[in-house]
Amino acid sequence: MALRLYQFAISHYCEKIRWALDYKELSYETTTLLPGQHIKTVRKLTRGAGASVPVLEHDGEVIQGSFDILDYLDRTFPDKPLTPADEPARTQALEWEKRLDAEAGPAVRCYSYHHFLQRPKIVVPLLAAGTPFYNRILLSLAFSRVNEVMRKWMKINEKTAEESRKAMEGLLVELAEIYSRQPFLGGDSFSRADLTAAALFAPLFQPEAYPVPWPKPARIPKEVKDWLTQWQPQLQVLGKLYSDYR
Ligand SMILES: N[C@@H](CCC(=O)N[C@@H](CS)C(=O)NCC(=O)O)C(=O)O
Repeated sequence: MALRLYQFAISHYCEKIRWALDYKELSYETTTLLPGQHIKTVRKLTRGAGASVPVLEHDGEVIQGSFDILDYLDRTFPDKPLTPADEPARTQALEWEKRLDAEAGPAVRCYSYHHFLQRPKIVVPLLAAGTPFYNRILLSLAFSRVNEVMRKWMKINEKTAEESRKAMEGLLVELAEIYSRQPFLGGDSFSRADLTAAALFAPLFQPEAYPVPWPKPARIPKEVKDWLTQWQPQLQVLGKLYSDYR
């Protein structure tokens, strides 16, 4: 049976899996869901285990969560491995990935949504990307409720956005310092740790391969644009990994 990825186009955790599948040159199909409407589909797939994407379906197996999906892909399709075989590189890569999943993913998401939810014309096309065109209209009409639910659901507010900004800055300094000394986070080849760092920060350097309509620079809120300009050197390090290995 074909590989099928259940995803949101905008989700940077889903970008980890799109990248891994492409990196391994596996052919796959996607089912792109609309945030909110995804819950029913995903709960049915995972038999109530949880509603988050990414979820991968393959040969009767259903795997949820980007870390477990990467494990599954390396186990099932060992060519072009993303998990280092030897220690200490293996532990280093897995620990980095877990930390980035827990810290970078939520921080990038909270900071970005806090600012972009104030701009429905930017955020609606990002949320509805890859789904039928009428979902844009649906989300636009229901936008005040969407804004309210997303903020509540992901605890997004002024205070958490500031905490997220600081968390991103700490990680960007640390990552740029490590990449100035060595090419990869674990061992001497590209691994799932590097993929995770670049995929989870990708919404901040907005690569073309990422399947959403990024806002034109002129439409990005000034506060975010100034922050991106200030952190450009550190983001560029991750942008280079993305363009070299994606
Ligand atoms: N740790 C999970 C995080 C996944 C996650 O947070 N997914 C978000 C999209 S970025 C989601 O599906 N949110 C909707 C929900 O949880 O119902 C992973 O690595 O897959």
